[in-house]
Amino acid sequence: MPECSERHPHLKQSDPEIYELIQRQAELESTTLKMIPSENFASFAVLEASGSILTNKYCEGYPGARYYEGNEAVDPIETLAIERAKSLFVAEHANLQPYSGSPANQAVYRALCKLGDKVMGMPVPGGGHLTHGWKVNFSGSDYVQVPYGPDPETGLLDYARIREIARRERPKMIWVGGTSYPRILHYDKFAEIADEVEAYLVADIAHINGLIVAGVHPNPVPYCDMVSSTIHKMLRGPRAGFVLSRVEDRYQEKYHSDTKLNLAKRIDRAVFPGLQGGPHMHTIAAMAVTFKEASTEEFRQYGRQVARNCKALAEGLLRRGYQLVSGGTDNHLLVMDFRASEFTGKEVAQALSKAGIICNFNMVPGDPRKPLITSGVRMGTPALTSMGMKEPEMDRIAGWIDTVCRNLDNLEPAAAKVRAEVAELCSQFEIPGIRGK
Ligand code: DSN
Repeated sequence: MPECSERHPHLKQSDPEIYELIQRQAELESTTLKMIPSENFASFAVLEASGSILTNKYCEGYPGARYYEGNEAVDPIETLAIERAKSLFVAEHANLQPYSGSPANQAVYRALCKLGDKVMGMPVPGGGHLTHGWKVNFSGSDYVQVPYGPDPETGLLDYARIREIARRERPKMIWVGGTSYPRILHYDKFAEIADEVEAYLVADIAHINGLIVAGVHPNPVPYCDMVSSTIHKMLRGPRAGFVLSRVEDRYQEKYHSDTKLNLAKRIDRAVFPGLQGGPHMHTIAAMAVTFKEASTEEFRQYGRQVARNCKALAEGLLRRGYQLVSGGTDNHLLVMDFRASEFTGKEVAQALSKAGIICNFNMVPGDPRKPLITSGVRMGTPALTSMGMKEPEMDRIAGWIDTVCRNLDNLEPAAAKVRAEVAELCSQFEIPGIRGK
């Protein structure tokens, strides 16, 4: 298969500076361990659709109801992508136009809430997302946020406590999902709570969609009014978001007696024309390709291996004496907890990066340090698993992480040695979209 250099001959000619920087990124991704849990490798097929001439087309609206002419190709593309998304997640309705995850969540707010409504979500230190109510985000300033989160000691969600908060606060919407909660989320329990207080329940599955497809985690679709996601993390798609929803609105009378729209229409209108203009058809075509790839047995095996690899990595770190948020992981990520250490999350993440182990510093539940410093390091296995790595490699990586952490006072020699060993390991594997398959 072609190397990156052969795939961009025109770019190489017309803009060598950008070409060289893309080459640099390909080189980095081929010689380091990509362990940021929200990153992955899109396939050559996804990259080709995403880089196609469909970027030229404007087609505001939805299939069969556009504000532009010339939709003979793009209408079937979007329809096919929608059908594939619905079939993969067994959903009644899908909107694939959100430009990414945050705009998808913004559309959910716009579809279900009015400005100033009360919304429950998990703050960033507890493992939630910016758009679930963090104070510096629109979700924290435009809505009244009611936080819930894991216990700072156990790192686990306490569902009885969440129920108490919901009963007391009576939110209109409850978010379930996040970016650094390492355990299974029990949507059935969240649904009981949401039903009891007559709140909309919305799952954000951006991080774990691949685990749901693989059957490692439960599918939230039957329990939720809406489900939002990105497609570029575990699903290995282009940079984009999507929203799945029920068609009927069980709270139409209670919350929206002034409109006659069902949930499907409300999310469609919230995305376009509420928040966005023309859909990115090159991206939606790549989403269709992604959903097709994700519907295979090969992908389900991949999803199961991601979780097995993450468990193996966690066990390797626990065995070497490290603290992990919640004591381990049930999904694709883990968070090392350095609250008790003199070293901060940022220092450790930067040291690991020098050794070719690319992860990110991250807040932990009850973090005493600020968001730009933190006491945690978040890492995950989706990209390594896409390369074909398995449990034995995870144990080697845990050993390298340990070597770096034990040499933080005199980093350079240890980092250089690990960096070389990491590059050697990477050279033994294919990298989707970069080299090999
Ligand atoms: N910022 C992404 C992550 O890394 O988890 C989520 O949007």
